[in-house]
Amino acid sequence: MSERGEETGKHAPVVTPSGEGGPASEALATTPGADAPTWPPEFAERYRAAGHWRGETFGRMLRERAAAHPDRIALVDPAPERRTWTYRELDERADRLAAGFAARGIGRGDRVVLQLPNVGEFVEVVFALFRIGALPVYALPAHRDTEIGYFCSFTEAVAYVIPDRHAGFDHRALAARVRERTPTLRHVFVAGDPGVHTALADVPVDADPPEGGPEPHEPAFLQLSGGTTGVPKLIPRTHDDYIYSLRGSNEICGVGADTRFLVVLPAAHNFPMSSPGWLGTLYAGGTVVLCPRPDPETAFPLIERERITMTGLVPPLALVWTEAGPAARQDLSSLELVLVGGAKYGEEAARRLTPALGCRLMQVFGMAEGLVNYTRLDDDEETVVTTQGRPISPDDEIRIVDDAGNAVAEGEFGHLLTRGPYTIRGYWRAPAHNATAFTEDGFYRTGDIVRRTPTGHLVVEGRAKDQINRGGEKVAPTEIENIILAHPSVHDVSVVAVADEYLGERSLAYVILRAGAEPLKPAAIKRFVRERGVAAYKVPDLVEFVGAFPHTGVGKVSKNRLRSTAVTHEQ
Ligand code: OOB
Repeated sequence: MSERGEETGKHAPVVTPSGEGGPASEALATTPGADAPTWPPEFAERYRAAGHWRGETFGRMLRERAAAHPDRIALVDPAPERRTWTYRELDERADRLAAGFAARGIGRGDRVVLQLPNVGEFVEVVFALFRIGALPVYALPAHRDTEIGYFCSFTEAVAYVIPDRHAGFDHRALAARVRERTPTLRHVFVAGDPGVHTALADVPVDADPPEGGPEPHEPAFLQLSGGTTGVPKLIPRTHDDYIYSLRGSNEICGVGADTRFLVVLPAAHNFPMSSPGWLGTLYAGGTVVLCPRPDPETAFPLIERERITMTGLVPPLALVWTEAGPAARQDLSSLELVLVGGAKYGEEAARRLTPALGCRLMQVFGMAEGLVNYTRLDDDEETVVTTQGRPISPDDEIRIVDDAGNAVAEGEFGHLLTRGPYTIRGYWRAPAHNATAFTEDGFYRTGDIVRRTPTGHLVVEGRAKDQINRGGEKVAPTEIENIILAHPSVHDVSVVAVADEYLGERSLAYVILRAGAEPLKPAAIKRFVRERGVAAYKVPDLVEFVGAFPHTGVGKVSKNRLRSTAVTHEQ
């Protein structure tokens, strides 16, 4: 398999917007969805006729659930003191917050960068924005100046929502820096002590929310891509398509009103949001419990106290939970199903989960761009531990092709391409990238190498995209290479994945110093990346100084050869 990453332009600017699409014209800014490629009409008609797209929106969904079962508990935020929201309370809170946001000039189609950890305010704000038709841009709590600055400027965000401090970091100071250099950013709302900004608690007003929310075919939010390029691409997901994926996920996982779902991973990530996640659980009228930290010491007592029935984990966490399960003092017997995905889950580890935690396992192979595969509750154990599942929808189209784009023989491995009722047709404001990330007939090139079993289950064999999957957290080597290249002593750099027993993969930066430059220690390169203000998981785990890179036949750096020569000693 060729490495597409070797052909993509490295050394593009890191923080400056790509310029694709250019600054929004008035027409773009006032027409929600105009920046987001969508399905051709004949596909939209087909998906509606099949009953996949039912014209629902998230704003109306919560309203309907609140009318149907007002007093049921929708949401629990257990820390520091336990707070709960009934469906009626969540609905009313979303209305009042929506009215407050609208009174501050936030309107339909506006972008709002949302960077909250797993706290109740996350869900309140999302539903308030859904009700207005403003688009949350889902940043992760780990993101720092570089990423946040980019999201705010590229999306021309009007507001940014943050915690005061989280995991020892003051988000208010970051917000002040970003605000200074982002002219569109009119508001910073803080969950907690606002400092110089506005407290989220001061936003709600006693008024009706704005009339005329978004249409079901319009984008509901912008999700982040794992990415292979210098900057993350933004994924526009519509109400219609995302709600279909929730309905399908709920059916497959058996989610209903009795489900009590624990959100262990960051709530902004697509996996805990919709597979079946907190949105799927709310769709079904169940109860969502937010977990502030993913370790067993935090999660196990919550499972016992809140009688949790379902959760989703990335493979490294599943390993930790599997180790801790047998010795746990808590009663974990309420747990029925654990979903594991985001990165390849080893077969042996998968076999150990059920005995250790006393619940069933389901593997998930999904992507924020759309397609999600699950093993099924009626699959036999071999299928559950050796495959990554099969698609949600009968209308998910799967192509497995060779380097030339021709279908491989059944059972052989190749590049996975997909098209369907909840897979995007293009990234937001990225026409140049879309031209290569999608085929002419609208298939998304996932960059994953898979094979299909006779039962239609997919097995992920590897990856053709230039990306590091660090235990489910995706790192685009190009993004880190560009940062390291800014170091005055660095002549060239290549960042690759190396195998890691616990994370699956971690990152290694091969660095060539400039002629005559003073020798550097690996720590100096790591510090340089950290000080540039990026998420900590993107700082290279290992740094190796070399005299030259191996090259491919056509003179490009060969990442395959770098990987195979990688040394993996501790640093
Ligand atoms: C999930 O979404 P993303 O967008 O962070 O990452 C997608 C990529 C996939 O293209 C694949 O390379 C990798 O993550 N991946 C897996 C996997 N699940 C995802 N690779 C091997 N085995 C798996 N089970 O990661 C995501 C979104 C929704 C549900 C679950 C995961």
